[in-house]
Amino acid sequence: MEAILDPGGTTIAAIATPPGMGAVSLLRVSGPEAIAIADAATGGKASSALPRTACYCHVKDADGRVLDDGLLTVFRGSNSYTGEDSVEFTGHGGILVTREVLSRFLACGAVAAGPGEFTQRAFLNGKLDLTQAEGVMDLISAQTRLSLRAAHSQLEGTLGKRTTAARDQLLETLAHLEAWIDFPEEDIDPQTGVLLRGRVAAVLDVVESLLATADQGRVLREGVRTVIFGQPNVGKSSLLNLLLGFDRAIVSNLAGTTRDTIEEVVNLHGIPLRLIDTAGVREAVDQIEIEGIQRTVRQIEAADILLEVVDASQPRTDEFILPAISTKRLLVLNKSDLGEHATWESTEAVRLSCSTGEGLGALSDAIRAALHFNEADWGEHAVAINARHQASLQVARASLRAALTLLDDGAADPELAAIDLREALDALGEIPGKVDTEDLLGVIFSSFCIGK
Ligand SMILES: Nc1nc2c(ncn2[C@@H]2O[C@H](COP(=O)(O)OP(=O)(O)OP(=O)(O)O)[C@@H](O)[C@H]2O)c(=O)[nH]1
Ligand SMILES: [Mg+2]
Repeated sequence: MEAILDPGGTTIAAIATPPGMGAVSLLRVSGPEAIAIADAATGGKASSALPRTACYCHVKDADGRVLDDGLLTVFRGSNSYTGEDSVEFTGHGGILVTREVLSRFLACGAVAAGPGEFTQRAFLNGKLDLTQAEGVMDLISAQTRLSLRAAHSQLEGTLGKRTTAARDQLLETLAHLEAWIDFPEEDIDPQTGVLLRGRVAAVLDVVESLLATADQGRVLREGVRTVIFGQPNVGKSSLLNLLLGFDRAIVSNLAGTTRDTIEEVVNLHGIPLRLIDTAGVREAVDQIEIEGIQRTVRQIEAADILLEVVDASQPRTDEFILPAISTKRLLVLNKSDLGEHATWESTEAVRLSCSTGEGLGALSDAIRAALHFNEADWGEHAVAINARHQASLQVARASLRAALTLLDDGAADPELAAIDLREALDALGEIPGKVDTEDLLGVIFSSFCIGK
């Protein structure tokens, strides 16, 4: 559903808790009529309630029959999540009762909220910047402790503050440059050019350092694409099951058991790993296996890290399956419980037995080391940019580099450098949402849940 871009007009309502049965459910209402609508549904309880203090009430239908009882909390004006009058009702968490309560609020004048509409209103009312709004979504979907910490940092505004500071610095620089262009005779200080250049370079440094976090940001949100591949029957599916801690994939002593790719996320000491078990690569015997092997090849191409599994009890063949590729690759000598064939003796690899679990700790250390993923790097104020931030930062970087080249060229028209700086300014402004970003808002908030 398209989220509404005009806050203030309507009063929206939604159930903020997940659908299903639970101890409680939360109904959220926000907008100019929130208190009046809650009054109509609760027999006047909302307007007499102390702000931000829960009070007991009944929600009644049009004939005065009780639909549910629970706690009502009123937030007035800017003292709310959305920055406008809001009411929350915490009632019983049954599927039908929750639906009836929502219907009652809708009948009293509220309209059903679209995905992310509460957070969108918070943004439009200046309670959050765009990076913080995205942080809300990251926090809800975080699957590991590190993802959660990065989301918290974003929600606190770390990224928004850093980009806003860089943008402010650029704005000041642009103002100087424009003054210099307009009144060249007033300020002929040869230092001016050097000073401006230094400031632009400093902003470029900030942009570069934020861009350097892009990979970590993607990994924290989506997981490290970890593709398990190798010849048939070497224990790939056994490795998936071992890392997952339960029997997800079928394991058998028949070669060619796994036909399709199987994807599951595991938490490896805070790092989300998106594990992908694949069909063993060999001369395929039938059409389904050919398709399975083609899928394996596609997964290998998109991998962040490859776990190449071999059977340690069999002689080493020097024809490893893959040609040299740049993706990080770890060799796993599985079935080490069966004894290692002498030909593997000097091979650098992780020795593992999926049957006994021996070597799992070493494999987990090797994966962490290969990813250069050190928890200590993730301080309290870590920044993990997303694809949207990355795209804006790339535009800013290109414009800042172009401006620097022009500033270095004594013969170039400084007006051209000013155009580049303005472009960089807009690109940086898009990150916290400081420029007109209407199209963007629809895209960002439509990925939220209803009620958030
Ligand atoms: N002794 C021993 N057997 C293992 C070990 N790991 C897997 N196996 C056995 O090896 C056989 C093949 O295991 P799978 O996990 O199905 O192998 P796979 O690589 O997924 O095979 P395909 O899906 O056919 O490509 C099964 O009989 C497993 O029980 C191990 O560490 N030690
Ligand atoms: Mg398998």
